Amino acid sequence: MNTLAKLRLHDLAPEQEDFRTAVLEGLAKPHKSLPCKFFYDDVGSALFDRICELPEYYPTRTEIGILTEAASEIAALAGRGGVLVEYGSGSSLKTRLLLDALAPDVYMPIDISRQHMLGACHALARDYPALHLMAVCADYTRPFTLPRVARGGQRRLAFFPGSSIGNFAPLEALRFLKNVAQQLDPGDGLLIGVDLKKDPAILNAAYNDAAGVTAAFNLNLLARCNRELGADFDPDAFAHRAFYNAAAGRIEMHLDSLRAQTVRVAGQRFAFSAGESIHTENSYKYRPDEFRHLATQAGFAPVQTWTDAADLFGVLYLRRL
Ligand code: AVI
Repeated sequence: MNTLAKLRLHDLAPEQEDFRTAVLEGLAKPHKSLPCKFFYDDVGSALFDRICELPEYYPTRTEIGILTEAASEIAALAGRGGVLVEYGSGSSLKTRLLLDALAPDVYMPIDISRQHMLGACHALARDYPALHLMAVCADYTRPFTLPRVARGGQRRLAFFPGSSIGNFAPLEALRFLKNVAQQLDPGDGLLIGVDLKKDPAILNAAYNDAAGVTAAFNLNLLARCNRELGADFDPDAFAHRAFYNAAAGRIEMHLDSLRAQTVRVAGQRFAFSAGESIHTENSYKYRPDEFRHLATQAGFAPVQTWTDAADLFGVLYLRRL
């Protein structure tokens, strides 16, 4: 049987934020900044995959360890069968861990990148021949309605791994969680990975790896401007800087200009003083009780929190009220 017959696409044709517009706006601000979502072109996505394997970058392997240990408890809470909804493309090992534990009738990934998501779905369709796949092309940072599926009843478990929630500012995180709550029905679950507050030395090491992969990931944003916008950034004239800002509870990533310089981007000139930075990413860290409070404000009841032995990372099961 052709397993791909079980794959359907629900295309909401999301508007893609234009890279050029975002770069020109971000560099014109008094404190220059660029949105972190633009890290993930092909080069940046490959660098991010390497980050996840780094000895200093504990989140990925720690979350996989928690999910592996908690899989049967998660299945007991969510129930087997039903619909597994993932915010993101589902190309990771974590998705397969849940597919194995929950044996859902339907897997519903949501991603703004149609091609990337369909590639991941084709691989899953081959490996899980009984699974029905409903790929939703949408911008999950904005409100939208999840399609109803005939199979699997309406019971759903939403999954948002990787502490991607940490790349939203707290108010945006609240807005995102409220959107998810609206998309679910009372009694449905949300399983979410959250990077925890900890010794800043561990956090600083995770974003300043010895092999320089995170630096290359950050600097790729300038190379991307050169490739796609005809900019003339000299990547050697900027340096990666990442540090834990304890007052804000977040890692900040910046690209620091190493000298006074002027850069041309899409025909416009931007002046940098020596030491001036472009703020490229925030990665918020939470205490488990802080995150449970946020989830409660969004309309969820915290049911279970799993952490690793060193309390580096948390996975929370929340029930939509
Ligand atoms: C995708 N996101 C959760 C990562 C993080 O840790 O905030 C992105 C990242 N930036 C640098 N290293 C990893």
